[in-house]
Amino acid sequence: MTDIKGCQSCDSITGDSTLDLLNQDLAKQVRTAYDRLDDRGMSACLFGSGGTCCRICNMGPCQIIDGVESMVGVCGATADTVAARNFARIVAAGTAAHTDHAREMVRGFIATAKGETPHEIKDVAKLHKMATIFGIEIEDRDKNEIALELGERALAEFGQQEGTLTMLKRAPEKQQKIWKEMGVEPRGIDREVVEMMHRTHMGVDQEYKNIMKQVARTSLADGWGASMLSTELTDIMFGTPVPKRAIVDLGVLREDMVNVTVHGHEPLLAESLCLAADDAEIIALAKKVGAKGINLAGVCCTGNEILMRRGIPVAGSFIQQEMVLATGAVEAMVVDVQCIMQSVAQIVKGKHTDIITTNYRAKMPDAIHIQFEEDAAYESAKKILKHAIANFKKRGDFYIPKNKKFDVVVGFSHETINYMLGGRFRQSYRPLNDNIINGRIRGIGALVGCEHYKYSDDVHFKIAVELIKNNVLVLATGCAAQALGRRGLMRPEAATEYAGDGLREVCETVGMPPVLHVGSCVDNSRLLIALTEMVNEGGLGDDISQIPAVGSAPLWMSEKAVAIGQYFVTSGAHVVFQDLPVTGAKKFSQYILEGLKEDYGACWGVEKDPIKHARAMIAAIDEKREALGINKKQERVLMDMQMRRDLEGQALPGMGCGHGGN
Ligand code: SF4
Ligand code: MSK
Repeated sequence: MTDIKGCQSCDSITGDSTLDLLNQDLAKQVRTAYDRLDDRGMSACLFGSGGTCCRICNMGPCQIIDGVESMVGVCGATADTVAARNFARIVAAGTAAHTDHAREMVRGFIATAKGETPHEIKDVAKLHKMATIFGIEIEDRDKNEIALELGERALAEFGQQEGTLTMLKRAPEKQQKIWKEMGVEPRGIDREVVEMMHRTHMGVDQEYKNIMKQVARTSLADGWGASMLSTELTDIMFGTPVPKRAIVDLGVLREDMVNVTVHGHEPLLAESLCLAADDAEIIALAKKVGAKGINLAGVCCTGNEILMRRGIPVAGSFIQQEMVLATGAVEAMVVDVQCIMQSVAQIVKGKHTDIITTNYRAKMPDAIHIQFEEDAAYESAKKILKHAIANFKKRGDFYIPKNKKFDVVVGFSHETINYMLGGRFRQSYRPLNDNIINGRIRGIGALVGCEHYKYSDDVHFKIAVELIKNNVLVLATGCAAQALGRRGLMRPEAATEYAGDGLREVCETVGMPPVLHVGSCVDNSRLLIALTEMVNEGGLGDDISQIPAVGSAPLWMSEKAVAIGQYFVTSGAHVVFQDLPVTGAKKFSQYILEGLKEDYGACWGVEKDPIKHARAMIAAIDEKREALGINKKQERVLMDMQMRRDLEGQALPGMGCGHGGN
């Protein structure tokens, strides 16, 4: 029912392929989030968006007006206390989501080490590196034995009650000192989330700065704890991403194949589906119903995981999940956890498509549930695919947009950035640091997080173009990365088309795009390691707060994005969002928008307008450059032959010719 002419939100509809699809009669029958947003017809509650609605006890709900004596909570809670508690609970929920995801990955890792899954330990170098961080013996030991010990040690960090998390010691020494002095080192991953929920229960912690200490601790348990464990162990099991070409957008669906989209977050399921899709029995069954085989396509962060490691195409981001189904060309959408709209099961009513839930933690009405069993992963995956194959012959009218199938280069783990800019023989961040110091690259801008329906989805594009035009190298994750890929910024050619002179020169020499896809939302931990490597390389200060780098989740939707933003701030990186639910509390908002800087060297910023948002990021980068004494306006020095030779030859296979020509 989304009607292009009638829909007030259509200026926020994502990309040409979506508009193309929505112009088709079959898609006009579908009710999407755009319709529901219009139908709601009311603006957001001011108390809710300002963070001052409290409903944590049954004397309320209480709506608080800051500074009005009669408008404190029934219990006397002030606007600052309520807003801080609400903010804290957002961070706790986001951290809990990353934590539960990570726990499943660690359990899958242990099962793999025991030989109970169809997967194997692929990245032995990373296994050894991680084992060394955990103080595990690696000499003369079988990889599965080391992996088992590592997995068990990692799993213990979730329930740990005392001490500190092991991976904190990967951070720059000065960062660790700041956390120690502030008393915010996380003791155990689950403990911090539980304590956060307790401290924000009615009548417990009622001092906003003290609440924010536990917020800092919880966020570190996410970034340097759960998320980092998840990323690293997933890499060891499924391979650390390396650059590869892939395609994104709705047009990746295939007319002549059984289309199975995987949506959610935990890659154990998706990786098993990838293996099973090549199974001879599955291919034979697909052929029997007249299809050429199985076309797997990703949605949201599961999409990012298999895009990064396998180059499997992405059909859509969070904002496109309903559009993917509106094509009528999908035989099954297989979902696990997080960011799955309940509407997907309604959209497919009357269509041949099945929504298949696979995780006992996440069921929904009108979906089919096929439990994904870790210890029978291959069989579970085949069962799901057989179900999809049976739907192929039932496919009715469908439409797959043909106008856009964006070619992207993905797979930029922090190891890849190291290799790419440092070269095979002297892998290091030295060239990146040098290019920041000499001004070719002004700094690093991380665009992470979600998309949503309130603002136009070209927000990411506009911010990224403004950044790269000003020589800021962009690292992107999550649905933000998909939005930028869809808009063509992850092609090496984009450097020639959009980047400023300095960044263009570096990108063209190495053959990389000016916007690098770094992974899914848990993979933001890769950015923490990249920033740490830059500190360790030298020349850019001795902690993360001195690096000319800034983060942004311009279209945050999920609580996870706030947890991510907070762990960047607690780690010393300034972060800008389009808004935060804190504006109803003066002292609290001032604290997180300014005061946190005194404690951690970084704070939050907010700016809705995309261009002003990008400029706020650039201003933060320039402030760091100024403090480092490297912000002098320099005559542009073209690379001489030696400099080029240093970088050339380091262009990676599949990365293009270095001049955006392929
Ligand atoms: Fe109202 Fe206080 Fe209860 Fe919150 S905790 S709902 S402010 S009485
Ligand atoms: S899926 S958390 S909409 S990035 Fe990770 Fe996308 Fe945000 Fe979900």
